[in-house]
Amino acid sequence: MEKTLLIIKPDGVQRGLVGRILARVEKKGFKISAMKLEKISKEKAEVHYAEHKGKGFYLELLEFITSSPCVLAVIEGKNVIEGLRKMAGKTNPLEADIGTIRGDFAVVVSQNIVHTSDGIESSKREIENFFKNEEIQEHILCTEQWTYGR
Ligand code: IDP
Ligand code: MG
Repeated sequence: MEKTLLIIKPDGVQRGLVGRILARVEKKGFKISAMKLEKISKEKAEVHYAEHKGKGFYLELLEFITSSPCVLAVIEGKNVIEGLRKMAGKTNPLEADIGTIRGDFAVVVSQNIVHTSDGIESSKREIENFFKNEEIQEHILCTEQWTYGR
């Protein structure tokens, strides 16, 4: 099934929001297939945010994402890439709907709590940057037939 990379950024961890964010993911019916707490290295951050190199906020973004541990998770589910992007809300918390993670928990764009992959290609690349294959569990939840039907 489709997989995406969820990062609970340093602000989400420091503000004690890990449990509430993961609860939303689980309540939706998505599956946690891998998860760890990691202080992201500068090298991995550069790979992860390569598309933003040269932009005005790039150096601030690298400094922020490497400043303190993040929760990294592979989340699996039907249409999970689009589904989790919707749950995260728009990049700028001011524009994110109330009810989304950023709309409910964040105020400014530089501290917007979560990252989620934006497409199939980026999700593969981002997951590979942070997880070895053997760290990702192929498992079936006993609730899946009730989430997806038979
Ligand atoms: P996304 O996280 O919603 O995919 P991107 O455009 O890929 O948004 O930007 C990556 C991250 O860079 C954002 O989540 C946000 O934390 C940060 N960012 C984006 N635009 C700005 C900005 O204008 N100022 C400061 N930080 C920004
Ligand atoms: Mg992005």
